[in-house]
Amino acid sequence: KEFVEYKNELLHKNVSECPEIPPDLGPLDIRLLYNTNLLTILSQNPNLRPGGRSRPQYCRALQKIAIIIPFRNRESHLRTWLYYMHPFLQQQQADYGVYVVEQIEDTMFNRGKLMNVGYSIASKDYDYSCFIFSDVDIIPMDGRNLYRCSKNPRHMANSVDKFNFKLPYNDIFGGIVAFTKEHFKKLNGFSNVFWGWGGEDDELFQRVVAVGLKVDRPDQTIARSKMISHKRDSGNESTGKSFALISKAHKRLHKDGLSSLNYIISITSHKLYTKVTVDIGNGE
Ligand code: BGN
Repeated sequence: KEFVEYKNELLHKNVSECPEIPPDLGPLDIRLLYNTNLLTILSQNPNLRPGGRSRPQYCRALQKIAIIIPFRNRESHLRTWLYYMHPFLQQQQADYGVYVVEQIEDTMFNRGKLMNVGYSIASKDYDYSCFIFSDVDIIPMDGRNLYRCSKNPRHMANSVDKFNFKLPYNDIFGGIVAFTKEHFKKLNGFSNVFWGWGGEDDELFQRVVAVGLKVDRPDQTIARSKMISHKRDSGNESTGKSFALISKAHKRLHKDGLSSLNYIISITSHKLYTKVTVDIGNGE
């Protein structure tokens, strides 16, 4: 078996590069009420490899993409995400893996820290060059919205139905962002100190600016996306501390982030994704 895998790897190195723009992409019919189960999704994605991995068969992808999803108590959203996104990513000829990072119960949610954990676990798994940090409840409505990294850090949730397909404010950097490995390391990842709802993404934007990078955004027509509507999760209330934290973002840049990450995890390889279950503490 190992020999077969080794041979496949060698053969794959010799196939030609995939085109920059994959063929046959266009608008998609996304209906979020769709209720599906994992077996159906599996049967519709026969070519997935364990851990929710895939890569194009007949060409070599230009980027290796890890999708990191922070998660708690959103099973039905995750099913919807997997149902739409596996076919979407394969149609885009992506070489990718899906990492669902679940925070265990009883502590305030910490989206930024979960993203950092996802980054660090995915980096150990495969030679990913691009990291897409995505909420579980946003589904793109057009196949031409390429889930890829670009020259600059990229804010990809710039056209969400919840905000009438507009930016609610200019510097918004929430929902979905894409970073090359080099850029994410340069800004030391997300801050780990945002517990509860709001602000960790605004702080990330400040980090991008502080290290001298610019933000790209996709075309707003092509980037149209649907957000699954839901009530605010319990354990993810706003603490009211975000504003004060963000105003000192530059002071913490080098000491708070990937460089100060501590956690206890277990990793399980599911067929549709890699599940990272993590105890990240409670901020005390
Ligand atoms: C903002 C939140 C963002 C969130 C967007 C969109 C804060 C910081 C307050 C100082 N920012 O208000 O985190 O992505 O709304 O929902 O809460």
